[in-house]
Amino acid sequence: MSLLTLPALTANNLPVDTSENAFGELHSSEDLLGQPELLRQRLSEDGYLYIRNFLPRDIVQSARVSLLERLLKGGFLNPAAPLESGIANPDNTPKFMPNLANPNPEVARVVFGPELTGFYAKLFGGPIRHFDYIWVRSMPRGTGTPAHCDLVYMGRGTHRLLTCWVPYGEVPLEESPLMLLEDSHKKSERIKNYLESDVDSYCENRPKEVQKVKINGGWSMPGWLSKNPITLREKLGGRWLSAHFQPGDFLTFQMNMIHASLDNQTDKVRLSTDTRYQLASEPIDERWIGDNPALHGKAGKRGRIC
Ligand SMILES: O=C(O)CCC(=O)C(=O)O
Ligand SMILES: [Fe+2]
Repeated sequence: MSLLTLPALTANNLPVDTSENAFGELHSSEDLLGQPELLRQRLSEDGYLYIRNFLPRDIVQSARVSLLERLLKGGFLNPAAPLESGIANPDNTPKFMPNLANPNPEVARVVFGPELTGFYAKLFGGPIRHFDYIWVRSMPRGTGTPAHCDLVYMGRGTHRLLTCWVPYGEVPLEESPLMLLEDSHKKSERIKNYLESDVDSYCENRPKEVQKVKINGGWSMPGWLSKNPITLREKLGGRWLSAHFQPGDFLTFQMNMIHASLDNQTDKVRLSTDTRYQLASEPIDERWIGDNPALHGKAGKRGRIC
């Protein structure tokens, strides 16, 4: 992307270096649809697949409206603005609200419908299943998601698990799109200790951790790899890759891919979901399964001797 055409971007409130060696565009792979072998090859080379214009726009739009209606009802949108514009209520901005999508039939139609489940079955080359829990994000103006890998939140089953990030509506660069750190999936050795952690596990022989995690129900570590995406990139190399997303697009990536989101510099709420898919024959992380999953709650805490 040329610097001239880019808005001034920030991530974690820090200016993002958008020079050509630091920032770029996600490589799109819809030309490989229908060629699972090539898709698999691309996934293992790049750590991700960005597929544009894949989901029927009408189902994405219905899901968008259902999310906006719930936000409006909760008082999180400016009621004077058209619903479709999704303008946040500055006095009551949306937070992380799992009940926007757990359950939500319009969202389930998008993420668990035949298009995506069919895509993953072909990609994995066999019957698949998905986590039942849907992470739904309504990101108002402000700080985006800090850099992390998903493994530390969901690594108790197979690690051959893929995240699917779906935007509900257009998401330009200044509206908090997801970004991936190029080739970071090939640098897992350098963040080995981080990747081996599990936010819900604690050391039974460390009383402070027992208190924090088992008794108080907290996390053993924050989950983020870094709150400074600028120095993280300088240290690990590669470019931050993102895109101007359109409804119908999705992005899927591996558990060890470092990702974050840009800050939202607008009054519009950025809406997205992230969901997870794997081979049905492989072990699954039980925290995310069933109608009333354990999530990061006490039932999911696991002690070990360190
Ligand atoms: O949407 C975001 O800001 C974060 C999403 C994310 O971390 C994911 O898709 O795994
Ligand atoms: Fe994530």
